[in-house]
Amino acid sequence: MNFNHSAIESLRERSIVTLKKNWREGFTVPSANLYPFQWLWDSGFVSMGWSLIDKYKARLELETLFGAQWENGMIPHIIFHNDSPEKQYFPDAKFHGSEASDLSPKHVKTTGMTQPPVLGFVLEFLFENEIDKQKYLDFYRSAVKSVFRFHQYLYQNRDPKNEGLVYIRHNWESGTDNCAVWDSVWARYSAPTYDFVRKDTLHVDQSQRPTKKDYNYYMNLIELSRNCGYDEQKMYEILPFLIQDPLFNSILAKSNQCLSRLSNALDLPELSVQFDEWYAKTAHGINTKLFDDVLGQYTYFDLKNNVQISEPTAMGFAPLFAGIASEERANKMAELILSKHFLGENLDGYLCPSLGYSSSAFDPVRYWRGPIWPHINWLLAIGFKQYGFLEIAEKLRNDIIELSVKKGFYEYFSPIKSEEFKIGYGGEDFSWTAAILLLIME
Ligand code: 2M8
Repeated sequence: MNFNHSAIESLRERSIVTLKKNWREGFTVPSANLYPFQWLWDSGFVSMGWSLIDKYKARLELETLFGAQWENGMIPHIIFHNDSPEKQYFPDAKFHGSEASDLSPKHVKTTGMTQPPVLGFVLEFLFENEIDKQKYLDFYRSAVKSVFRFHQYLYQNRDPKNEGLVYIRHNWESGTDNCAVWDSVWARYSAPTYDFVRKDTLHVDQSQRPTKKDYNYYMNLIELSRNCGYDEQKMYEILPFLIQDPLFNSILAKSNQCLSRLSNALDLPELSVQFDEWYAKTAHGINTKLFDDVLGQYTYFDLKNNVQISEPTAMGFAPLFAGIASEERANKMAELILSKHFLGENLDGYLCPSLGYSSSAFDPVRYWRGPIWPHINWLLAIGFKQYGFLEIAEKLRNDIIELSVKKGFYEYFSPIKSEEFKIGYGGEDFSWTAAILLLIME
């Protein structure tokens, strides 16, 4: 599909309208009805989008996020800025019960978990796009220090074997909620059946969301964590879900690398040294522990059960984004993404399905089990481009533009090109879809 100047212009306009519509007082909701609060990694991507059209809002978005940082340095995954939309979303602030920990903020409720640490590369992007850098040095110095505390929290509390790989302790921390990789974790135990009313399925058809059974596991992990008072050591000892995730760790590595450069630019050399050390350590951990030679990409490690879990996923390409894969591994991954595992039997699909077609759990419309996600395409495009795979990068970028033009600003899209899947899926007028379009049309 060719995109002429006026098509690109109208897409840009629509992106701006979408971001403005989803702006609240000091932050952006991912989607007005489905997700009415502030989410960590959504805010990161959205802030980069804002920085191209309204730099004040870009900074404020992050400032609001830092305002909810826990005393131990953790930046929480959801910040429940107000009570009323709780009727729209479950599990609500009460169920998460952040007040169970003395370390949580007193002025606002949050969840007791985090999300992929995107803020490092986000801050560097914002800083590079500032017109008057001198004017905002204080903001950036303070922001870098906040993210430094966040990464320090991750390395001190989530890397028990000192491998440079931090673990996630809830599937929502991955950002890829119902990823098929967790199925093997759930298969090892049964979660209690909770009596609750889901709100997500009021807004989006059940067939595009995680199952009710899955939700019991999600709730159970929250309940167990809350009962530990969100004490990291206690959670480490009892939680059945401790995963070293290639996307989370690659994002952490990339952020460290960006923050090292940014700290130097801000005259904070001692922080830069630490960010460099963390980058090297995590790159080493990812390369020594997470690559699966048979699959031809990076994969997951279940720390609780001491076993590697291999599924073909979009997330398994993420180490390219952080520049930590060797040329040889990058070649293998380029071969894999262009194979029937990711393009489908006729090699004619859109890239990049969150789960490969060859997985038995593949489902083109069910959330993180097959659909394409705009922000994942954005980071994979950067990754493949860095290694010289320009055509793959172009396709990742163009497919998102084509899907948004044809189907709208949806949360996710089916990778299969056919009449059967002619609509977009999940939430509509989605903030990071708008932000990513602004970034890739730059
Ligand atoms: C989705 O996750 C939330 C829970 O965090 C949900 O389904 O209720 C995920 O796609 C996550 O990555 C994203 O940050 C969030 C808001 O867009 O929605």
